[in-house]
Amino acid sequence: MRFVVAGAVVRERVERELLLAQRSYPADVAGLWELPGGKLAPGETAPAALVRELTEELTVTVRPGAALTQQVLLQPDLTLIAHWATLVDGVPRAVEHQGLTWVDADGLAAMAAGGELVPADTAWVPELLTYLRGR
Ligand code: 523
Repeated sequence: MRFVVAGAVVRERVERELLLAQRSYPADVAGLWELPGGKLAPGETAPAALVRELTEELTVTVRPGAALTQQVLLQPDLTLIAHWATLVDGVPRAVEHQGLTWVDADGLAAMAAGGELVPADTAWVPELLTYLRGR
């Protein structure tokens, strides 16, 4: 089994917020929003891959935390997982994505209801909402 790791990058301002990134490829998901991330390199751990991918894609350094509970089978040999993460350095900049946005619980719920999320990522919406509504 190969793995793709995505980051649930959260911050706490007035409200708890989650970072979403708008995919620019492939065509079937271009324009939809995802938790940013990518495939693990051979021998790489998921937290290490997340740090590397978000440096490449967002020009930031993140501190990875626990894994989210849900996992999604993307292909028979490819599983999508996510880890919580916080920013430790840099301001997110869209290197490979069309755009970036921070959403609160209501914003995420609206985007999920509107079909604006990458399909696989909808698996995490309940967990994400529980966290975002937790204060
Ligand atoms: N997903 C996905 N959701 C999500 C990510 C980060 C990835 O459904 N939040 C899927 C999309 C692709 C596969 O996982 O089917 C690999 O993601 P991708 O393309 O972001 O990973 P890369 O950049 O490591 O892979 P290449 O595009 O092949 O370089």
